[in-house]
Amino acid sequence: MATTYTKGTIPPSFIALMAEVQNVVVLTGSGISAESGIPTFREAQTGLWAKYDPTELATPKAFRDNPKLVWDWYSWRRKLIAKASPNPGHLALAQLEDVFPSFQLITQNIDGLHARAGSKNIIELHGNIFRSKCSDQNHQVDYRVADDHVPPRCPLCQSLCRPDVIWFGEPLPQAALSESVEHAKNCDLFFSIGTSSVVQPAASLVDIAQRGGAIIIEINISSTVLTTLVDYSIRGESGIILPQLLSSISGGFSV
Ligand code: BV8
Repeated sequence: MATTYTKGTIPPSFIALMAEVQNVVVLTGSGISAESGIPTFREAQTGLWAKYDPTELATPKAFRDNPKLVWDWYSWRRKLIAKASPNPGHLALAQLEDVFPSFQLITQNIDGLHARAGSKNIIELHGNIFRSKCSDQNHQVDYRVADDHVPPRCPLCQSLCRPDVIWFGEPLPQAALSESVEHAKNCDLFFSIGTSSVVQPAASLVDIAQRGGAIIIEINISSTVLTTLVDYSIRGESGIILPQLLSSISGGFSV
């Protein structure tokens, strides 16, 4: 049964808990990038895109039916993300990587902000918006490739280029998924940060960690389907909570 902490209260018991853990796994979702100005996945997209449902656009069928619309949606998102910067939540996670003997970051996000914040151990479950590939042969293609088609065509096989991300209905990269499952199975502490825990199979990592005996901490501005199942649910912005956690851990003990 979760103990819920409202914003600004990192309980002293956390510090004692953090001093004992060896293997930490963090799963992030689009909520951790919200304070960088990037709309979360299920929030109404702004302006031009407000009328589209992301779960409808992020599909192979949408790309087959209207490749230009889907390509333009990703171009719009890529421009928005390129202008954004990692926020204190991303930066705190990058520093937490060095506090624990073993720390694995797993993200559902495609924005690349964890790497820009300095995190090194990152598994991107759903790909990366700054990588593109062709639809027929998965050739890696630079999305800026000079081509007056929209979407551009692959210079090698002429098939349409698409973002190198995992769409709904597409399998996750096998290596990334199995590595994430192994880390979840063997960790002592699992953070679920800024995710509604709806999208599968990413969301199942929490259950795998809990069955493996890990303590589960959720950080979110609102409750989720997980909240009643986790050990601790900290309510608040990850860009505020994570730096607090970092400073209370660094102040409380150093490994
Ligand atoms: C697959 C890339 C099978 C594209 C994304 C059971 C098992 C397996 C599959 C399924 C299943 N049930 C259903 C499925 C199908 C489907 C699925 O999960 N559907 C959902 C809608 C029910 N899953 C799939 O299709 C997956 N593939 O299963 O393939 C297969 C196997 C073999 C052969 C063929 C097929 C693929 C899923 C991946 C989809 N791609 N992204 C793109 O981004 O354009 S998912 C997308 O959702 C993003 O990656 C996003 O990160 C992710 C998860 O969403 P959230 O991050 O949680 O975002 P959301 O807006 O929901 O929530 C934000 C949260 O942040 C909120 O809770 C909010 O309160 C909080 N928040 C906001 N601000 C802050 C904050 N928290 C803290 N601080 C803040 N400041």
